[in-house]
Formats: sequence, structure tokens, C-alpha cells
Amino acid sequence: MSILIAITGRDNTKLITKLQERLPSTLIEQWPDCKNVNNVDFVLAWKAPESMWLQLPNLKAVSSFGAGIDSIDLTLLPEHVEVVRIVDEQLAEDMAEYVLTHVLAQKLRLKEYYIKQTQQAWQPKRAHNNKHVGILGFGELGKTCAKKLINNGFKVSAWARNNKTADNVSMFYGADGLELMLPDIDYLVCLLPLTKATKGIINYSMLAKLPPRAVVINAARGGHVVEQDLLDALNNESLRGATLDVFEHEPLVGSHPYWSHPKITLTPHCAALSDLNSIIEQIVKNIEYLNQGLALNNRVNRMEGY
Ligand code: NDP
Ligand code: OXD
Repeated sequence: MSILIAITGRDNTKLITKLQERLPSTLIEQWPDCKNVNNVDFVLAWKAPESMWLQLPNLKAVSSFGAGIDSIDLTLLPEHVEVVRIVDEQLAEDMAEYVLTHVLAQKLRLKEYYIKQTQQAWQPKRAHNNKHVGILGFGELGKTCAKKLINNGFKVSAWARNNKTADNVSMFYGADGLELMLPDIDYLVCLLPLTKATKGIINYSMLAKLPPRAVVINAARGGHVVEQDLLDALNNESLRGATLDVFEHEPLVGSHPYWSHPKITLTPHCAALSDLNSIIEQIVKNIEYLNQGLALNNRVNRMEGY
């Protein structure tokens, strides 16, 4: 067997060195430098080239290098191939901290004051009173964010695909549930996976159901947002602000209107970055399980796409 690293857009030297230390007798190669594609049964992937997937006849499992698996085109993988992802408590904690920080920043009008500072304008205003956060997606990240927000005095509602209950969280599900939840939300936080069902979900129709005092915080994927609809809602005052960590095309091009929009706070896809050691431990464990014929950890449902 061999492991193939197919992670584009970053230097993988440290990752490969550390992984090789943990798996000294396993051949680890980096795409496209793969001597024998027939030997590859495990791929660690992030934005791998599509053409690669068709060249690995004995592939058994693919692990995403992150929590999301949307950069892996599941339609190109034979049905028997298992797909797993990274699930990490610290990652969820980091995301919760990011969300709490940006909800508070929007509540306390920090963006307005940054702009006023550049104008030397001294114009104090009361913080917004609004305290109701709606979370789209109640998985590993959504649940941890909900706890942190509740512990900091916020009221939390959440929307998921399947009905469930959670302490101190008003739960909604399905299209009807979303309709019910949106009109009362002050801060809408997107923590959904990007799937066929969720692509473009933050669009004109959803934004029109939010009250004009609402703020959108997207820390999931850029593909969830219809960019022009968001800009229109901000420009016509039907949405108060937006905090965006993720974008349809990353890095965001210099000419993009988001960069200079006075109602947009922007961060460079850094809300929660996976820890390399944690990723390596999860990969090693799954490779051991694969070799022993055991079920892998953190499998995704390929039909649902998350
Ligand atoms: P999970 O798979 O644990 O949770 C996904 C949640 O979304 C579940 O509650 C699920 O519902 C819900 N969901 C999925 N599809 C739908 C739908 N059609 N309608 C309503 N709800 C739906 O994912 P994580 O919490 O681990 O991660 C979420 C995403 O965050 C990742 O996919 C990734 O894109 C992004 N991310 C961003 C990072 C960043 O730095 N910006 C870092 C890490 C992740 P149910 O519970 O009913 O199944
Ligand atoms: C992830 C991410 O999915 O960093 O892990 O976005």
C-alpha cells in the first residue's frame, strides 16, 4: 500500500516529514510524483486535481485535509471508496471563539468605529441591544458555537437537516423551520457544509426573510452566499452588516467589492485552522483501521455530501 498526498496551494514538507515519522514503513508520495498509482489505497486530499481521481485503480479511502469535504468531487470516486474528514475539538473551540468575537464586534459597532477612526470622527453610539443568534448547521462546529454564545448571554436558535433537541437552543429543521426561524434573528451564522442542497442558500429569498437589523456571519464556505444578493441587501439597507471568512474564489481578488465595503468585515479563511499534529494523529489512526479492515473514524455520508 502507499499513501498519496494531494493537497494543493500549500507547502506539504512538514506534513510529509511528520507523517513519515509516524509511519516509517509506509510509502508516502506527493501528487503528481507517484511512482506506482496501482499501489495507492489512501489519499489525503485538499483541492486535488480532478484528473488524479481517475488514475488510482486501487483506491480504498480518501481523507479530507480539513473538516469540509466539498473540495473532493465525490462523483469521481467509485462507490466503495470511503471518505473521511477531520473532526477536532480544538478546531470547534476556535470556530466558537471566532463566531462569538464577530457577533460581539457587530453588536458593539466596531467596524463603524474603525471607519470613524480614519476620519478622526468622535461619534459615540450605544451598542446594539440585539441578542438572538441563528446558526445554520448544528454539527460539530454549530453545537460548540451555540454553547459558547449561550454562556455569553446570547439567545440561540439553530437549523439542521434532521429534527433534534438541544439544551437551551430552539431547534428548527427543514424548509418550513427555516422560514419560522429567520424573521426573529439578529445574527445569522452559517456553519453548514457546502452540498448541492446548501449551495447559494444565503440568497435574495433568505435575506428578505431576515429583519433589516440582522447581520450575516459566514464562516462555512463562500459558495453558500450569492454574492450580488448579499451586496444588494447591504446596499439597500435590508441587512445591517456581514462578516465573511470564506469566499467563492480564494484568495479574494483585489478588485472584489467586498474589500472596501463599509458594512463588510472580512477575514482570510482563518476562522478555525486545523492543527497539523491533530490531523496527523487522525490520519494515522484511519490508516491503521484501513489496514486492519476496521470501520474508519469520521466517515461522511457520500449520498448527503457531508
Ligand atoms: P457537520 O457535518 O458536523 O455538521 C453539519 C451540519 O449542517 C449538521 O447539523 C447538518 O444537519 C447540517 N446540514 C447539512 N445539510 C443541511 C441542509 N440541507 N439543511 C439544513 N441543515 C443541513 O459539519 P461541521 O460542523 O464539522 O462543519 C461545517 C462546515 O464548516 C464544514 O463543512 C466546512 O465547510 C466549514 N469549516 C470552515 C472553517 C473555516 O475556517 N472557515 C473551518 C472548518 C470547517 P444534521 O445534523 O441534521 O445532519
Ligand atoms: C476546513 C477549513 O474545512 O479549514 O477545515 O475550511
